[in-house]
Amino acid sequence: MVNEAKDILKQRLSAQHYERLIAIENSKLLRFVADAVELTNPASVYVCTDSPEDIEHVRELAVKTGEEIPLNIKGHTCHFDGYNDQGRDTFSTRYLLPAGSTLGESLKSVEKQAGTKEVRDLLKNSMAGREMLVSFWTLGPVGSEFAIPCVQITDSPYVAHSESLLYRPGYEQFRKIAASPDFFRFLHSEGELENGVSKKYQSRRVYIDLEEEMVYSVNTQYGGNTMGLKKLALRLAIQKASREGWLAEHMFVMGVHGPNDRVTYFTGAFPSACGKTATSMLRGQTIVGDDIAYLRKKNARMCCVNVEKGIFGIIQDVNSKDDPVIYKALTSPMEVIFSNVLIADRKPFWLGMGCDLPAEGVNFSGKWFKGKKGPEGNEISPAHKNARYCLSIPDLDNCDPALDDPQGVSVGGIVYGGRDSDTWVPVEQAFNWAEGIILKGACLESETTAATLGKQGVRTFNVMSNIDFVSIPIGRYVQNNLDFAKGVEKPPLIFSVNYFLRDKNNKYLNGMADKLIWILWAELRVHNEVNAITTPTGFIPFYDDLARLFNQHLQKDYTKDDYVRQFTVRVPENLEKLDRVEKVFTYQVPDTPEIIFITFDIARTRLKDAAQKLGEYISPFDLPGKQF
Ligand code: SPV
Ligand code: MN
Repeated sequence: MVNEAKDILKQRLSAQHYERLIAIENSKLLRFVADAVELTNPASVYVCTDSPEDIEHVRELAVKTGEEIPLNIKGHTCHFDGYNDQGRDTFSTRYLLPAGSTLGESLKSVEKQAGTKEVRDLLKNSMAGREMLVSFWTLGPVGSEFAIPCVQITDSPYVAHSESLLYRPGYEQFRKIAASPDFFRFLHSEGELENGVSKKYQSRRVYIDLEEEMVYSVNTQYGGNTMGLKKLALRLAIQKASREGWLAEHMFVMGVHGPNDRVTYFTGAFPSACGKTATSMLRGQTIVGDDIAYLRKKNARMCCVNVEKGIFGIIQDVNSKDDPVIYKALTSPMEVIFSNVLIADRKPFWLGMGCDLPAEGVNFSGKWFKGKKGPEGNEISPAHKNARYCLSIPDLDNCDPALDDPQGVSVGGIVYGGRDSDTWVPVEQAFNWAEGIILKGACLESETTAATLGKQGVRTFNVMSNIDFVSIPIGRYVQNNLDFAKGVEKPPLIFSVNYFLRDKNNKYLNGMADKLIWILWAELRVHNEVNAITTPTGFIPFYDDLARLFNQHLQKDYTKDDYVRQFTVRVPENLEKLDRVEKVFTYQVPDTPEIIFITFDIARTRLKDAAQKLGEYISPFDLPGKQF
């Protein structure tokens, strides 16, 4: 078998690129590449090592093929995805499962044999006339216990270029693992192109083979569907983690800077487009990662790493006032790939950037002018709501020094937050680990956003903000999280945050900058430096502590009125939320651990008892010190 693969590769690759593959001495890898070459039939194959010359080749190819357009600032380029290819396609992303097996109703799958045939048929000759790029990356710090080597095959230099900004190099790592079969494989082709974008988007498929730890992706270009190491690898990693006793989470990792230069590391899980990157980039703090974390237990501590080393972030609302670090990066000479923004005069423009946008230019719909209508008759926005930027974290001023620490960082606190207009208070600490996992993480709901294709603003269940990526039965996934504190000396404190609370007139109850205060308060809680009020749903801040933090860090007077409006315990909404989430677990998660239902009952009783004594809407001033 391996000799057959070698023969194919020898015929199809130049001697130089053949040697690069052979040097790894891994038969599974050789078979994978040979099969992909035979199937997709590229005009040439370029095997990338970790050398700067190879990354330069990819960069140049992206410009030469027109997949990226150079902009007016050195290092900046722009890429466009097709009009109908602007977000993750959760409908066509499916697990390939053997006949008769299921991961539970809510995880979409397709019968493995039929699905594999379907996607391979779509990949047949899909790279004809184009160059195949084979590149190697590592998830997690290179050589660490967390690290997973990955190989990405793609005919999109934009995808390979983005990965060079987002992931640590892997070619030398592959040479070290030699014959080991333990790596992830990704095969992507953008398929036939029309005006530079995938023409057959209706045959877009992202099929995940959990047994083989490999993913096929075809007829799409959008990063979340194509960059294997991002959400495709997360799905593989969740299953691997469940097998091996660690966690793979949709989480940022950041250093929160407390008093006296103390740094406490936090992770935070938020559904896409709900403030995850903005939190990890908060002023005065340092970023380890903004999207995906692996957590392991080491010496009775919970440690975590950023799987990535770059950011593929939403650009909407990035401006010099709210996101000064990112804004500076996006306006300075360094390597940045913009996607689906508006281009005019070789400059990128996006929604919420803090200036007027030009009336014409080029965007994801082609030539654009104000008032241009889309096929559905709606006005086309100048830049897409899910337009993004891609850059490397070490290029940022606020890069945390522990980014590449092979030991990871020790986690002090975890925050869970969704898009919630009427229920949760802005910040609240769970009573303990199990309640945090169940009543905060597993109860996360969010209104859908432009990060995924489909209708926006629909409130949906989103366990740990990971619902799109969970690749094991959901009950088991929650149980793994519950069990993860076992043997940990001081489990991280768990918090919920809510940046999206609104009043009756639909007006946000908080400013964009307030999230800094919630995280600084949480940091003080980790070190027992502030007291808290016990409410039926968890511990919330005292007014005086918040007033001091607002004054000190935002130079803002925080009024008692604001505090009451924001931190009132909303009993009916909390009860409704428990009912909604319980329904999901009852009807859609057959393996729900009993502890979840027990905890829901306890939470419900606490809320009802409190309402009986204090009313349905309880001001925090009525609560100090009270225990329920
Ligand atoms: C998300 O949607 O959660 C992202 C971007 O982080 S994507 O690469 O599309 O997954
Ligand atoms: Mn994400």
